[in-house]
Amino acid sequence: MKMIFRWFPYGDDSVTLEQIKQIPGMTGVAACMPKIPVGEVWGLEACQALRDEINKAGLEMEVIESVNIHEDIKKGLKTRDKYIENYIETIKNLSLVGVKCICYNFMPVIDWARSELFHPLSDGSFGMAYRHDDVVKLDPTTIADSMVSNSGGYSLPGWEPERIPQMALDMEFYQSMSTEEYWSNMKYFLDAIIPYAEKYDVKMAIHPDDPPWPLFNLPKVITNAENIRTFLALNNSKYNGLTLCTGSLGSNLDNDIPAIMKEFGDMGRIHFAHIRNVKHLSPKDFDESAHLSQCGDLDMFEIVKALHSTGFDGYIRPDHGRMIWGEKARAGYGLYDRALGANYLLGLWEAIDKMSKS
Ligand SMILES: [Mn+2]
Repeated sequence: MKMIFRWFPYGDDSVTLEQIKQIPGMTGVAACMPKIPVGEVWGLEACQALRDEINKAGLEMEVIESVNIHEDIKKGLKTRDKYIENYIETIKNLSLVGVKCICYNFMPVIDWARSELFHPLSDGSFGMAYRHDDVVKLDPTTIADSMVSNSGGYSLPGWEPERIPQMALDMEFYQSMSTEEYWSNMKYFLDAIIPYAEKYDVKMAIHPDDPPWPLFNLPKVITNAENIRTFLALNNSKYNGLTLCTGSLGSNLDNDIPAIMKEFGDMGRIHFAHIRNVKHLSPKDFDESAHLSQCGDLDMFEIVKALHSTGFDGYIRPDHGRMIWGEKARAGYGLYDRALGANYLLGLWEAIDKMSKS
């Protein structure tokens, strides 16, 4: 198991590689290239430069989060083949600089959604929050505008301003698409890229939909164990795997996260785990809490134990943290609370690992 930290390059992050290196137990970062438009090839030189910058700080770049999927692929348009070719080229270039795992999602139009990015919590900290009624009463472009304008000046992955004008048109497009058609567009993509993921030894790891329930009548598919089984069966290669995000799946209280960890970990299909906690106010309203079990609704000990029991040798990162100690950072991605989360998870891992051997 390797503990890593999400990091945004090109000065788009308040957290530095040097700070990340000083977090005990940290081996690398999950990096990205936000400047490259979705669908374009990530050039080899740019990949090398980013890898070199990260290596120079004493960290690895074995995970990319994310290489986003062009909307034409999700829509199943004829133009998708060109974007799939580009995606394969990107997988190849990333493999050449040592990348072992690519996280991505297959959510239509809207990436993750929250009603507040800096919601005040009772202990004086601030965290991301989701209130279902607040989200559904807005139209998606209003949500997009409000998320972008409240992001503190940092880019929001998935909510790039250039995507917003197209959003209304895309929303319309999906209203007539069945879930079956959406699954088949996903299969088309997987069957095209997975042979190359195998060839270049890069594990593909899909992130669950966040939140894991339908919004605005858009297809949502990676939401629970049953749908994940369907997804994995679309292409049975081990290279077709998961980023198991406990916070995203755990937003639905019906999801048994330790059982999900165990089932798909035993299949060797979890390549990357995002581990964080959520605190519900009602089944569809929640705050993102500190990582500790006692701070939220998820039992982190049972989750880490389940993952450990599968012989997991992939990557783990703490997921969103709160803003604590007066920190001003990109929403969910400050230094302090995530560093606490990482070391809490490493502590659980060490205890579980040693007890399993004694
Ligand atoms: Mn996540």
